[in-house]
Amino acid sequence: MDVTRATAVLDANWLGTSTVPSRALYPHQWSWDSAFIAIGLRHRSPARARRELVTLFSAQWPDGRVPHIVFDPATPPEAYFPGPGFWRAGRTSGIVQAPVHARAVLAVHEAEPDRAFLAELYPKLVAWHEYLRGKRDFGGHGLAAIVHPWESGMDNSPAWDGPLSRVPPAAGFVRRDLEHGHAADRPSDEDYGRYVRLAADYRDSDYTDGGAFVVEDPGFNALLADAELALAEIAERLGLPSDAHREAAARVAKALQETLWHNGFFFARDVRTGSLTPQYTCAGLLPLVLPDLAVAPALLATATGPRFGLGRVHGVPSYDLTAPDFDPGRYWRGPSWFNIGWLVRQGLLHHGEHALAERLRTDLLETAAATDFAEYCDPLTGTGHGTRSFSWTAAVTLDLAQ
Ligand code: 9YW
Repeated sequence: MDVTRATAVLDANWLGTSTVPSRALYPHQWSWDSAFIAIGLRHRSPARARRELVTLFSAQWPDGRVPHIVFDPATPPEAYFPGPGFWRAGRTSGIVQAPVHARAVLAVHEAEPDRAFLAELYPKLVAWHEYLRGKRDFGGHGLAAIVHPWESGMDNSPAWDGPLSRVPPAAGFVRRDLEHGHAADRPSDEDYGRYVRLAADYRDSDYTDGGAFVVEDPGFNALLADAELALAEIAERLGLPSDAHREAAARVAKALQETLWHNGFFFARDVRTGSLTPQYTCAGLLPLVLPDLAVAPALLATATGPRFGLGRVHGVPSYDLTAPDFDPGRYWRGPSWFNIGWLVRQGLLHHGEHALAERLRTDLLETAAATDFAEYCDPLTGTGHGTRSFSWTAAVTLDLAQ
């Protein structure tokens, strides 16, 4: 029943060669959304899941980057801001999102083995990871830095408040997102102005230099290390050498632990000041996806403690429940997101926390269905927030219902 409804959400959001995250709010193809969508879709239509990822990688840049948005030419430009006219990069945006794609490609292949698909995507994934490990190592520690909050996928995370405070907000643009979402559930106008300024500065540097915002995010880098492990498995399925991918994964994981681990948690690092940002956010839990994580017991203790309340709340809160500015309804400043719940559940399984993983799985399925596949939910009450019929919430349902 829930599987039927979840499938209907993905069918309704399918454009013919890719899936929009949400018809009204996000009417184009988004990079990490497509990876989660493919992970769910593979159970209903492996062919569509493959197409989703092939379409995304058809927009890959010559330097290896996979853009965070691929614009749908049939959607009017005024439907989303900042649109193609802002980015001046053809049919894509110029920033990136977290590299969950190798994991998705492998998962899709496992649902229905297809050697041609793997062979087509493998070199593209190699170029993508090389771009991140090479051109994005602004800090020189072996970590990929993000140059915009949107690249983290956690736009208004409290961890960005410090670095963002150096960015003067832009003015003179119209927020299209507020036409489809409640202002109280979305980033503030001031934050939005800063996002626009940063994106314009990066565009004006021809998408090369980091500007005022250059940050090493533990979530992004944990997913990069995990993606290299997935790429090693893809290489093995293709009969190719995989050692280089395993070594790359180990290097990123080591840098993560040496640079971002502090007092039982992973924090983001502001590359411009060299200091860790002090906020406990769900990005700091994502290193749990790595099977070889020496600090996993301490990190699990933080996850199940009062800050995240894992097992006692709905999903995985995006922000510290004990922080004075925790806000259960506002985007990445408190609510639980279903893709993060899915990732943390994978991590719990890797680290032997089977009962907790099962509790999280059941809760994610129930909350997704009860909220009509909401974009995010209040961790304390399970109330849905943001848009509904959200693609990755439906996709996560399809995968967890297996
Ligand atoms: C934006 C599409 C994207 C997600 C992000 C989420 C939000 C807003 O929506 O970003 O305009 O890019 O924060 O994680 O990929 O669903």
